[in-house]
Amino acid sequence: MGQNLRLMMLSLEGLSVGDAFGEQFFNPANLKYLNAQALPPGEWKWTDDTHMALSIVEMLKEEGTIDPDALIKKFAYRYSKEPWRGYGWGAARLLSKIAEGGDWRELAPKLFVGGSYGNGAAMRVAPLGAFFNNDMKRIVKEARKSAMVTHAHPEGQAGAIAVALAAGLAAQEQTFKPSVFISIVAEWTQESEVKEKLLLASKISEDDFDYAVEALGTGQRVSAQDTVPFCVWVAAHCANDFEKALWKTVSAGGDLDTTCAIVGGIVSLSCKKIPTNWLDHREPLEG
Ligand code: F2R
Ligand code: MG
Repeated sequence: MGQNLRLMMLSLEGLSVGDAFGEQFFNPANLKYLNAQALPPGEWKWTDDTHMALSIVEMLKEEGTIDPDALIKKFAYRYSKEPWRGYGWGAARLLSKIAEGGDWRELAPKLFVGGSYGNGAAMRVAPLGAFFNNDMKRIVKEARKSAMVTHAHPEGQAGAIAVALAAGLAAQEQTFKPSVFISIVAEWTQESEVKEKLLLASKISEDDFDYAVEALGTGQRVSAQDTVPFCVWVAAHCANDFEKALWKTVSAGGDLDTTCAIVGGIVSLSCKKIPTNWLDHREPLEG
């Protein structure tokens, strides 16, 4: 397996473990494990975050680039097989219409006002950043193509671009100071609220966790703007510790499966491996 393919698969493992782990804490019975920082027992089911990432990975394995028309068909096919994976309202509506023959170019801009700015394009994209890690310009281009089929709103696309860039940086051999890591991601991200909040995040120190949560948001609104900057902040400050990164993420509350999917997809790359006992809990990936 080539190096970029290997990194993409590592990021997919990190994303899916994060997704499945974060999802556990929507169950009130599992809050005792959060307080004790002990892994919840049993199999952890993954959700739409992983389901959609599987289509991106499949597309890049097959073509080495994102073909938007082929990608949306893969998203719709998987959705039609397992619609119960916890899809966002807009994504579910769009993908059912695509499965009936609809065109994403017409449908995506009509979701909400100006298209979706949900965090769904960001939650699935880290493996793409890993695949193109040595080429920031290409990451921006491919991440935008992967996002626009479902997220016509510029903020939804900016969120995906920022996460893919963070994954691309994390995959590199070089290590970065957290403030530098976040600043580089911001610099390459298009003008947007996501970018403004990344610039703010670059100035928040690791000790100011409560302020980071309050100022950046943790996905309570399920938007890219309210999700991505905090995830990049955690990934930058916990680059060498997968477990610490995910416990920190989950302790902040919010959109737990998605914040953990984003952080897991990035930090798996900077750590270069995922603890086996975490992987053992995750529902097996398809195929
Ligand atoms: N929270 C969910 N899914 C909800 C359904 C769970 C249900 N209980 C079940 O189990 O089936 N998680 C998933 O949704 C998030 C990703 O969302 P995505 O793919 O971006 O979807 P959508 O619907 O396009 O956007 C999410 C919400 O954001 C708000 N929004 C988006 N654009 C907006 C706009 N232009 N104006 C106003 N609001 C906008 C809406 O509330 C959308 O529903 C992940 O958490 C994933 O795991
Ligand atoms: Mg989910």
